[in-house]
Amino acid sequence: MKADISELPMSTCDKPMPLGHCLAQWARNYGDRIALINETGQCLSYAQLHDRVEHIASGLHAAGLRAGDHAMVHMPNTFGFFYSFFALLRVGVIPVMAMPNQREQDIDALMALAQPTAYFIPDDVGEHDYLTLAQRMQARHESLRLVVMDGDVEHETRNVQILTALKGSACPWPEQDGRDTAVLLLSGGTTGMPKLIPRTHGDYFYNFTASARLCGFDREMVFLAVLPAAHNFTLASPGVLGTFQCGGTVVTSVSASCDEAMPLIEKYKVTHVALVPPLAKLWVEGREWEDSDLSSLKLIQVGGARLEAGLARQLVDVIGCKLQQVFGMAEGLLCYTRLDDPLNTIIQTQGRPLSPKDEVRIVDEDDHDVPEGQAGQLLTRGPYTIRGYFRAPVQNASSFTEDGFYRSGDLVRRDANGNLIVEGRIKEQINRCGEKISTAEIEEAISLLHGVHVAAAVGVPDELLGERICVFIKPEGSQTIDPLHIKTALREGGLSDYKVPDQIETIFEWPLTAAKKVDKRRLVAVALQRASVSP
Ligand code: J2J
Repeated sequence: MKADISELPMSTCDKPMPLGHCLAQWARNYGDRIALINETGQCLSYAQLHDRVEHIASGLHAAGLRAGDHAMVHMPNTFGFFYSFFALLRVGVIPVMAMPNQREQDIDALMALAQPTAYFIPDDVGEHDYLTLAQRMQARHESLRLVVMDGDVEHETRNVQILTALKGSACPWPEQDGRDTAVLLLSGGTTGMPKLIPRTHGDYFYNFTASARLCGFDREMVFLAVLPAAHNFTLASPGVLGTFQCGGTVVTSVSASCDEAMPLIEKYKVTHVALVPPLAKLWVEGREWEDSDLSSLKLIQVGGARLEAGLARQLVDVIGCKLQQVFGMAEGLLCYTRLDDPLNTIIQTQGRPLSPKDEVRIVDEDDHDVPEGQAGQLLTRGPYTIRGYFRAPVQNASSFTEDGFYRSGDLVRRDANGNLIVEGRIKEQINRCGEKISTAEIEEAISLLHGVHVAAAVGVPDELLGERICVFIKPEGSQTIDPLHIKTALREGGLSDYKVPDQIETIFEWPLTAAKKVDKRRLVAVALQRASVSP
């Protein structure tokens, strides 16, 4: 079932269009204005970006990609990311947005689900060899006919095409309507299986356009993309797409480190940036960049994980620009504090829904609405919220109510002004630096390792990460588990680095709840206690 996007409150200059048409429209509207700047100072105007993308789209069409195909984009924040993303949309191919820090296990599982025709990779980044991974994926996934690399022509082989060298005659315009899937986003895991979120042209266009209006984006703005552009927050809330819609400039940074970000802010007079709380914390606590001139900043958005009120206040005091909290989910619903909200609302709450048509229910364990002001699970339905995951009937039965509300798994309450406050979550997930990790997935990966009898993963409050991954392992014998050995084995097995546990503890006896289940709350307490006494 598709979400209803008709009659959304849009201004006349934001007439909805399929995403593959947006870039041409922006090039018409904003021509020579700068669309993109990368960290080495290279610039692209809207017209230049559009030109390159048309070339690449023709090349992809000539290489056999067709509207409706899937293609996985696995790229950091480079020009290549934007070329690939827009060229795919232009052909009508559906991009599957992998995160740059995902590794073999994740990519393999996503490919099995999405069956992409093409895989877009960067040249070597850091220590990771994407080409070898791509070759392994080609050997395993029959659907994968084309690997496109954003790199030097010398890497070109029969199986690997180079992004900027793609050529072809003009690419036909695909036939699409607002209800067709435009992009497949990654869902934060709650099970051992990956899930993909089908966002439509209509709902996604609304997502970034209405968000851009709400957040006061305009053509003078400069948005710094430090978090991965493949993530819904950076991509479309309002993010880079919202910036382009208004004719602003996006500065891209492959790394999120302050050493890179601060000089970029100063040099390009960045006005807007989106951060997760652990990164925001580094921004306010870092003394080394006290000398950087951040006076161009007008708005810092923070979302993806709980922002402590103390840190929120510090951000306002230290950076001295406006703050906005964003409570969003790739499944749809976006809540924002408003720019003109009282400071207390901005500091204490996670804002209210973007659309007047967003429906929010706060319910108890039996799906009954809780009394106003009390905490319960957030259920939501609305014009840009999905009604089901991609090819996941079993998961959909538990993630959505019969009348189409998405069960967010978040525990929230609503204040008298309709602002939501996120109190916690009931889903079995760890939020590490804003990245969502399923405890079931970690437990499964570890239980397959030699010497492990059973494992239980919990998220433990952490100064630096927000939450760290702690795994308790009951060994098969009486030997204590060697954490280093476990970490190495997980990495060698292709587990993405950010999912490798930060803390590993041996346990011989599980604390149990009254219902005789492993008591994860007590495990969190044990994890904190053991960390505090360990050298
Ligand atoms: C507490 N928890 C939050 C917040 C998200 C904008 C911003 C964030 C995301 C995102 C996004 C939170 N306080 N401010 O897609 O467009 C947790 C909740 C939520 C889950 C969704 C966007 N903001 N969360 O984080 O799909 O648990 O989207 O259900 O990655 O992150 O994760 P994700």
